Amino acid sequence: MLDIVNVEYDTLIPNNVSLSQDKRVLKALERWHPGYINWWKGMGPEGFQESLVYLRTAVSVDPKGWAKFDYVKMPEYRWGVLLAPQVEDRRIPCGEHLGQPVWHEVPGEYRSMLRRLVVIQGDTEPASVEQQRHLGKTAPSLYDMRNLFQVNVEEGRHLWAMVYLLQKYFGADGREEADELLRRQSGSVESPRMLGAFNEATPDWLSFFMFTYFTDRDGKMQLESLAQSGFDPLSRTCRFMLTEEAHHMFVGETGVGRVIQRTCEAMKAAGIDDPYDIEKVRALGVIDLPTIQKKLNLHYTLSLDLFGSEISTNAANAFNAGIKGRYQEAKIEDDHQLHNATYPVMQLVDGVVVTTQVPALSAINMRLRDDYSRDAAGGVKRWNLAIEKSGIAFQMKLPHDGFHRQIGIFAQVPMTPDGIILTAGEWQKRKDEWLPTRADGDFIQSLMKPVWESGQYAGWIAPPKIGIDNKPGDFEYVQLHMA
Ligand code: BYC
Ligand code: FE
Ligand code: FE
Repeated sequence: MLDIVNVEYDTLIPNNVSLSQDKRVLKALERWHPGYINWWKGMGPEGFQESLVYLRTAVSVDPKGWAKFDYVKMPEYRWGVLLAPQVEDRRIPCGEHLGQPVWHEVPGEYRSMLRRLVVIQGDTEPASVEQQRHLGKTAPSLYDMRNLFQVNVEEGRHLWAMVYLLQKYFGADGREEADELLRRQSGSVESPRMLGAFNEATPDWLSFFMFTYFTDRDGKMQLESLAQSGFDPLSRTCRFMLTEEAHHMFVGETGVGRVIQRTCEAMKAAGIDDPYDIEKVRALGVIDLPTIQKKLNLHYTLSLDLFGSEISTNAANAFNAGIKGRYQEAKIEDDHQLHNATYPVMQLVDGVVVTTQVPALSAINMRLRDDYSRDAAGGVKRWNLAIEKSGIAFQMKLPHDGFHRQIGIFAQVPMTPDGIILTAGEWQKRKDEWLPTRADGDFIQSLMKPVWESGQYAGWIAPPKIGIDNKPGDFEYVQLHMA
């Protein structure tokens, strides 16, 4: 019986897709499993595979009670295949097939487009685990360490989600792609991960918090678009992934917020009012606000690149096919086909930034990126409220969309965070004002000393306001068993 709410636990792979009745796919996944565990042990959190971590595991897809918390050794985490419940009589929400019943099998004409999107989505998930694998060793508390590992195991589950789609719906080439997902590696020269930001290092915890705030949020926006897909299994998969994603961005927003809060408190206590008195602030053992801004600049712009080119035929085709929708497609009041619609896109004309109207169908990536920027601005506003409250004259800011870009209209255009175009020489001279330098990185690294006693926190970060799963402040979120 297909039970959409409760999860089957009698198979090696927990699932709510009746794998025990789908022998072919169950076998394929069981064959893939050892390679995955091997990858997790080799490329997952380094040094903590024996530790008991207080993790949530998805046990249902009921939004009211889908997770249960318990101590787990990470390699024994029950990574499962979970789809959100099927919506009855769901219709294709956009494009040329608008209003037709959704597909439950891969439509032949869109097979390669769909496979490409699933593979790209799948590639980012293990990439982030690889990028974060060294961070456990410098965790500023057991609480933070646990949150890191929670994010990691869930990104592992997101990989399972995409591998299930590949194995079930894409035959032999799906199987090959599933194997490739374990072969590519973040930062590798011969076989790197597919998208730029996923080959960058995550060298310290401030980067980790910025990554989960900005880059996981690209994940949210992309999953929201794929949740609109007329290919129903993809839609249902992404809808459930989104419930997990919220926690990742919570870790990012509160993480950056706690770093900022600690810096402001330390400055106040020492009677320092000038946020630009960097040496004095750093001497307190906290990260100065301008350096936090530089990290923000870096991670925000790397994440903007993940939306692809502002004007894209790939994106137009995917929308038109009903394979990928817009953010909250159903709430948009238009024809959902974009026959005559236009959308404003910034362009560079004779060295000047101008906004022009282009066919909306070609600007699907741009629109999603704009939705992303609005979403990302929310947390920045909350960080600024905290700075303001402490009476320090400083505000964090999202840089101009053209600053420090590698993809699209502004790729390689030298520009300040305020959007002023520079010469290549000026950029070289001034870029250290806006992006983290080696020295900034070294300073942050010097603070990255592990604090592993229950209830204790490193001096550069404030404790959280509340515990995970309502646990008290001195709860032992990770029971360490060092390898
Ligand atoms: N790096 O028409 P264009 C997440 C390529 S994050 C390298 O502009 P399109 C997560 C592009 O592939 C969400 N290459 O782009 C977060 C194309 O190459 P080909 C991940 C890039 O296709 C944190 C060419 O440039 N999911 O889940 O409209 C932790 C021209 O492309 C990049 C998805 O991204 C880049 N940044 O849009 C864990 C959803 N950008 O094919 C997880 C699936 C573009 O000509 N992906 N290129 O050789 C997509 O929907 C689209 O592929 C993209 C690009 C939005 C990524
Ligand atoms: Fe993910
Ligand atoms: Fe995530």
